[in-house]
Amino acid sequence: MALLPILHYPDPRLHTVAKPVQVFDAALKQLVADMAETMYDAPGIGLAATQVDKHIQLIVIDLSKEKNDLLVLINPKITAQAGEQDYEEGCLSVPGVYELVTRAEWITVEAQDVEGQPFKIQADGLLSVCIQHEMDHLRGKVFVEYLSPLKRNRIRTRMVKHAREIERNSY
Ligand code: K1U
Ligand code: ZN
Repeated sequence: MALLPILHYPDPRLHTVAKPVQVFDAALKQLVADMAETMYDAPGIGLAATQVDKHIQLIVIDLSKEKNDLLVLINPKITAQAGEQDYEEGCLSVPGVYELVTRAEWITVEAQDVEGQPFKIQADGLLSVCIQHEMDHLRGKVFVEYLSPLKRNRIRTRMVKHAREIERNSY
C-alpha cells in the first residue's frame, strides 16, 4: 500500500470532473487500498479520488473511531433527498479551515462496490454530509465554493501564502 499526495486548494486540478469507472480490476482495488490508507493517515473521514489527482468516480469514507468500517462508493448517484442541515465541514484539501455548509439532511445513494455490484444506501447526519461533500469533489467542487467570495478569497490567499512558505523552507 502507499500514501498518495493530496492536492491542496487552489490547485486547478481539484476542479476536474471525474469520469465513471468502467473497469473493476486489480488496479482499482489497489487505488481503493491506497486511498483508504491516505485517508486514515491524514487523518480524515472521507476522500475522493479527485483529491489524489485520479479523476474517476471513486470515494472512500470511514466514520468509525476504530477505522474498521470502510465504505467504498463507485459511480455514486443521489436518487432522493430531503430536508436541510448545517454542518461545520473540514476538507483535507483545505487544511485548517472549518466552515458551516448547508446540505440535504437525508439522501438515498445508488453506487457500485469495488466488484462492480450495485447497491443502495440511505444516509442522514454526518454520513449524509460526508457523501455530499465527497460527491462535490467528483464534480470538481470544493466546499469553500459555498462561502461568500470574500471568505473564499481570504482562504485562497492564506493557502497560497502557506504553500509558498513551505516551498521556501524546503530549500
Ligand atoms: O473530503 C475531505 O477532504 C475529507 C473531509 C471529509 C468531511 C469532513 C467533515 C465534513 C464533511 C466532509 C475530512 O475528513 S476533514 C477532517 C475531519 O473532518 C476529521 C479528521 C479526523 C477525525 C475526525 C474528523
Ligand atoms: Zn474535501
